[in-house]
Amino acid sequence: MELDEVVISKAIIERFSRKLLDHLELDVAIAGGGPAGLVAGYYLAKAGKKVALYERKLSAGGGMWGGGMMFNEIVFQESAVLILDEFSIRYSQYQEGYYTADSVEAISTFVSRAVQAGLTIFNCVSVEDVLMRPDRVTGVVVNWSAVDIAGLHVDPLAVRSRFVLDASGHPVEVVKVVQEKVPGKLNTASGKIEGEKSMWSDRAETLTLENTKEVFPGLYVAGMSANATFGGPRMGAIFGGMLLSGKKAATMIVQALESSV
Ligand code: 48F
Repeated sequence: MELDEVVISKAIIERFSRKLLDHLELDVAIAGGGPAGLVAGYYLAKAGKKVALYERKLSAGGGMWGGGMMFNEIVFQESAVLILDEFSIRYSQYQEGYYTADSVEAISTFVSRAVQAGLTIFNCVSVEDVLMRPDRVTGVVVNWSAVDIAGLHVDPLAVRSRFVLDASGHPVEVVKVVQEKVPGKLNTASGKIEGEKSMWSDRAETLTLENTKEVFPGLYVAGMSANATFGGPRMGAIFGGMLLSGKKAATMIVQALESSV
């Protein structure tokens, strides 16, 4: 049988269109596919929730591929071992309290296991705005990242979701939009984004977990965007807090979804 180029094109267009149509109404929309967003997506999907993750870049993984300064090893602490075990990612102890893993194995496994658990990832797609109703975020507004990169004037599409998770990392992009464009105050000390502080690994890792919560009705934050929102320091090249934050965000959102049925 000779391969037909048009059949190949039709297969891609029909299958992708079906996937897009199937994900216009969600339980949870996640902005950002770094470690925090991927781990959150895995646990939400595992809990049976309908969840999609939008990642601006061609590949998910965020800041994890590069370890520290492009040395592709990640460091994490004892409390995060259970997550590496859950995903069957190999690691070894460096010294008491410090563990390392290959960042390529870690990220590729997070992506693969999350997708197999039921998370749908839309790569090359950016969350550029939110859907709002009085006093609540009710979904995301998305567009091809290439539209933004090329500076084209093209309107986006909208996806309704019961909750949105900002896992966009340092730029805290979704919370920024909500601060600027949705009436009301954020659930922070000043009612606005407090802003990320300079590096303090130990304190930052603790605060990442504490700061993982609902920041505006319908909108949660996880990972580095949680610290940037609530004014915590950056942690540098240690990743346990990101993984634990993703898991905590998923647990909180599952509870919120189930108590609001
Ligand atoms: O930056 P990122 O890895 O965030 P994280 O999961 O982890 C932070 C660590 O990597 C590291 C650190 C300590 O370990 O400080 O930086 O909190 O991943 C965020 C992802 O979100 C994507 C971005 O391309 C990256 O892959 N992203 C950012 N803004 C948007 C977005 C957006 N508006 N729409 C879609 N994706």
